[in-house]
Amino acid sequence: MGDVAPSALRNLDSALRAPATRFAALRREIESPTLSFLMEAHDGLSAKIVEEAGFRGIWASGLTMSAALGLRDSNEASWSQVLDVLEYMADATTLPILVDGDTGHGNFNNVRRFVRKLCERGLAGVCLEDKLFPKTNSFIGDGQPLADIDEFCGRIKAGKDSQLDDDFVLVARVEALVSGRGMEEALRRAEAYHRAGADAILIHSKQSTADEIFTFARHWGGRAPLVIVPTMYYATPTELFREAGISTVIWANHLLRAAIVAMRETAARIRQDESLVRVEGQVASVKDIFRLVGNAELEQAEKRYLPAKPVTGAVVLAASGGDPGGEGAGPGAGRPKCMVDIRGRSLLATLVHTLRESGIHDVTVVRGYGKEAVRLGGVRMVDNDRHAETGEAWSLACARDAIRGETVLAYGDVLFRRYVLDSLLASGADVVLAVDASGGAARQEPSPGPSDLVVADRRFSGHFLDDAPAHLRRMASDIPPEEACGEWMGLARFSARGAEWLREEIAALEAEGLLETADLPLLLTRLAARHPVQILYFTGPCWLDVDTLGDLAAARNFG
Ligand code: SPV
Ligand code: MG
Repeated sequence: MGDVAPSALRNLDSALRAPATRFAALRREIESPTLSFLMEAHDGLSAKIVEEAGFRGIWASGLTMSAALGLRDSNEASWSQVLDVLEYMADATTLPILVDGDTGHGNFNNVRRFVRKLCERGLAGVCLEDKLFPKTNSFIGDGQPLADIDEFCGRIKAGKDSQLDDDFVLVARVEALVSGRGMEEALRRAEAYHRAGADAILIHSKQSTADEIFTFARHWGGRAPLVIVPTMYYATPTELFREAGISTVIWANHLLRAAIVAMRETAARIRQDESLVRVEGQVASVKDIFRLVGNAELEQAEKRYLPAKPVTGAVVLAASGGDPGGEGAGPGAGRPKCMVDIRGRSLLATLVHTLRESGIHDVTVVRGYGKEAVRLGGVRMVDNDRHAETGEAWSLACARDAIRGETVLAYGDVLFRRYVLDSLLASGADVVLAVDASGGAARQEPSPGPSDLVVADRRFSGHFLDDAPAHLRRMASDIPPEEACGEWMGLARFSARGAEWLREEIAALEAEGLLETADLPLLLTRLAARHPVQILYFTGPCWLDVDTLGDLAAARNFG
């Protein structure tokens, strides 16, 4: 070794550490002179947990895969159902998996097909036991019948001849000790199976000490790798397995057994307490589940593959007015109107919550009257310091930088049901207004302030099949009631193009010297003269304009 270059050694080392395939990885574990360990898993999640724990290989246990399906270890699950479970496990990890193939699910012919299908799904090896289909778990009863040696050798040969990868591992499991046939029979069978082409021998025992395993190993003399399952002789120090020259130890069923205890305790506690309080700290977090199943990767993939969603912003006009419920009630008194309390949170917070529920997180609030009191986390505040002598169009102009891309515009003193907003967002129109065709149904008393009344090219018909769009002609507060088609709710949506039109209209008002005094009805009426401004009619108590004490009482019942 002295003349081998260190880099060559490093290459050799990394080649050994990173086998090209899972087949090769399992072969390396089985054939390496050091003791290897395979940890039981029975589904995709437990397979991930085995990998996370640092094991280098998985034992797909027949007992635990069946039990996890609520079935007995008696071939009650068909082989293709087992294959489905195995596929989830293989998909969930990068580890090589040694499959408990029971008896091979029939004769040599079933073994052929089973092995081919395992290889196709990336399962790295199979263990076949020398019993008869349908099998019974080795720890049930005594003296279970064994397969004829020659017939079983035929199954082994058929399996090896059917493997699709040269490194696929076939382990032949000798049940002679378990079924009381003695050491000689065990050795005779092991030898025959080895000659038939088995890559390793699993010598099984149900004694509580490893004595017969060590005797077998001594006589076997390392003619092929030995695999053991110390479920019953669990107290044997692992070091003794090393000394005996065992190749691989299978920890056969302990994750399912651990899960059973944990699930039982948790179920009993929740049943008893009728509460989750005592279990919350004891169970894996939901976040942990997300992490285990790789949600982070999905998020990355969404960024790569989904079309980027344009961000919808909102501008909330909250510059004018005072708390209708404040001292000396009436607009101009007390707190800014948008900060009145609605069931423990401000009107503005309630409005922004509705926006966020509909996916709008980029919110700009224009404040003015009592601006120090207008506070809300996660929104951008813009000030109209001339609120006393300017109108709504001026306030909107203060936020004109925020009118980019799809934009929702809302008065800061309205509440509306989410479906109203969602309907506007779903509309294909460039500009669309929410209009109450029933005349402010949620209002408790006539509004003291002006209503934004709407004249459209079509009235609300109420007819189920009538879905032709209506368009704004005019909006003002002095429209005669018989002429008005409804009241604007103070909620509008602009597409990216509509937002551009809105900015142009603001600029036009500014150029004409009208921006200081214009209100939104004027702005929207002018917009409608140049571009289609669609109207969506709503009826029923789906919104509220908080102008009066009566409105405030209604707002507290809203929702
Ligand atoms: C299994 O885990 O399904 C086994 C090992 O076959 S044993 O239960 O010990 O038979
Ligand atoms: Mg089994």
